[in-house]
Amino acid sequence: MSTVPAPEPAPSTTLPDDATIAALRALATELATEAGRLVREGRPDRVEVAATKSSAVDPVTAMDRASEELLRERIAAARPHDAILGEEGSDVPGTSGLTWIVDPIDGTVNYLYGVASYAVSVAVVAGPPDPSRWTALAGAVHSVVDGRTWSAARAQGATCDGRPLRVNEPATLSACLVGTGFGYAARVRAHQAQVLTHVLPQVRDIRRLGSAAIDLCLLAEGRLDLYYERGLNPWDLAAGALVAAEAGATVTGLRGEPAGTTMAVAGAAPRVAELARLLEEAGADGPEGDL
Ligand code: LIP
Repeated sequence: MSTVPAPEPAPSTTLPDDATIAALRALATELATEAGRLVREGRPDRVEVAATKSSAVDPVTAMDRASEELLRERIAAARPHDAILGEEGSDVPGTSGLTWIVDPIDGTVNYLYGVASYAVSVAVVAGPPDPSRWTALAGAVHSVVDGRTWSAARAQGATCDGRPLRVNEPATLSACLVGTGFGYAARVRAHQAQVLTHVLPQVRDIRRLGSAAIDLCLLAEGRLDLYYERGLNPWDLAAGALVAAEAGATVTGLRGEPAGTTMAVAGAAPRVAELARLLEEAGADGPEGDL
């Protein structure tokens, strides 16, 4: 009987095959849906704030933590060699080269107030949990209140409850309905409001729905034409950005940078180019907007 432990699988330097990626999509969908059921069925009439994070208005609830615990346990059981990164503190190392990136409730303030726009977001990427360096493989976003589930897999398209998705391509920026969001710190919000004065007159209108994951999925199905936001974390972005990209969206940062915390802009390529130029001219990625 050997006492030498079996070697851990080496981190993969190549991407999983299409069938494995499809299976990862199915798992992400199953987990986002299960955690979404927990959040839906377990929501008390009056939600209490358990803690705050970046500011006094950046809440964490007991359900954020319970949803992330469920996701962490299910992923560890199904994919024991994968890493896990979660908004509420999960930071599980792995050896496979794949990382699961989860937001247990994206739109926590909406969950707290009972505003019907919050989701569970589950994605799996190859490489580090850094939007500028990862290869997104599969993801799912489950809208908790109405049960819609968007999902996507690399080079395999995006769907909402099985229905294929395609982004809109309005002819002009002035015809675009634009989703966006704002940070939790007053200094950041002041700068974002200033940038908004440059954007709002140039577009059809703005929608601030409160969940980046849902914003990006609505973009994927043509219910928004563009989306931009500064300050997103990897868990806000990972699944929704893949759904949008697989529905034909360009997802990028400013000044030729990839999408990430500094800025994420998404939509049909010609309109993204126009909005990105407008945001660059407005200094949307400037230091005034740093925490
Ligand atoms: C939310 C993002 C949203 C942003 C909110 C908040 P959270 O994530 O999805 O786009 O505008 O301020 O950051 O904190 O609810 O997981």
